[in-house]
Amino acid sequence: MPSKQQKRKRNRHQEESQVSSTATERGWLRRHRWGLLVAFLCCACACVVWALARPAAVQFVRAYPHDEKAYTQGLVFENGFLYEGTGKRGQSTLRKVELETGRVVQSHSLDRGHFGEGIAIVGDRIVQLTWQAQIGIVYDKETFEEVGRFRYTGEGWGITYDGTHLIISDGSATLRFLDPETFKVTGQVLVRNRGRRVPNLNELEYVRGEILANVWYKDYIVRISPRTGQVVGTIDLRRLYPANRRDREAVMNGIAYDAEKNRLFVTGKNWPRLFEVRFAPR
Ligand SMILES: [Ca+2]
Repeated sequence: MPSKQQKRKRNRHQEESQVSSTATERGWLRRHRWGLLVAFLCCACACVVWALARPAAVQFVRAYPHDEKAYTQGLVFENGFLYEGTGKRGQSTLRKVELETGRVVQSHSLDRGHFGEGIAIVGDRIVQLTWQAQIGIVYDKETFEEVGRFRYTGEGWGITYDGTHLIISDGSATLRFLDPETFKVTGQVLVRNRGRRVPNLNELEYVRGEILANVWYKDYIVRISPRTGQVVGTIDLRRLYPANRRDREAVMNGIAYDAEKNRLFVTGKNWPRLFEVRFAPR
């Protein structure tokens, strides 16, 4: 049997071991405190980004008639009218449409070889992209008379205007910024959602400091920070015109914003309706 002295020694040894172990843990925590802090902050940021990027269901407000023959590639709203760019060779147009009735009140046909794409309004002009011709067309907004052309590299998909720059998409995950007078590229951003590139960015609309973009073959709109390219939110529109009720090519592709009344309109290629919708601010 151990003597009392041996027991005391053993107990003291155990206490010393515990104290030493606690001291070791404290030392480890002290040495790694910055690493732990960074890891914690990264987790917190990831949680915030994940929460922001979750699809948010859109709120339906109202439906309007839309020309089912319009292969919508660009959509803008100004002073009570929609301006729409339509595609396909031999059928491409620039048109002015009455919101309430869907009636086309003015139309211009593109050259037969040109496949019309996105449109944007810059002051008293309308700019329209073409898909593969690498030619942008500039019109007088009132008469639809062509007043100029410019060239760009790559394909033309969507275009919008933020008040300073034209912003264009080309089917990739990159958005380019163009000077609206010279049409020279002044910058670009790579669009990412939770670290992953978002390709197939299509029709665009600049809304309250964000770029809204249709994604080809997807029934949601991504909300993009123009400064970082980060997707800061996703708007789910699957319930507006369910995919199983339409042709595969009849994808959602049209976003227009009425800044005066804070109304957002969406439609798609050959959709019979145009929808006014609302989505929650971030
Ligand atoms: Ca648009």
